[in-house]
Amino acid sequence: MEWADGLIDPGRAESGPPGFEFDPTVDAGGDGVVDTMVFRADLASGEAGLVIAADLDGDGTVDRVTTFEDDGDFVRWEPGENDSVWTVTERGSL
Ligand SMILES: [Ca+2]
Repeated sequence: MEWADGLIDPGRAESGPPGFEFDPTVDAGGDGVVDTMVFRADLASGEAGLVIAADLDGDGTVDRVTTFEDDGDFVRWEPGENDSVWTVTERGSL
């Protein structure tokens, strides 16, 4: 799992665009549109974690990525205006 210049890193505040191929299989909104992809990956923290990638506006490209470490810590990433820099928009722990 590559994301820009390294693994998905919950410790960073920004990143390049996600390097994985977006292949959604889940209809998260219940509207009949398959818009979300869920997979496990090695996070830059060294832990394996869950990645949830979603296409919120339906244009076929991912525009929100949330990473969950197995201990419940999560980080949400969203792209800036030109999609070249993604920033952390939320952090927390479940
Ligand atoms: Ca989109």
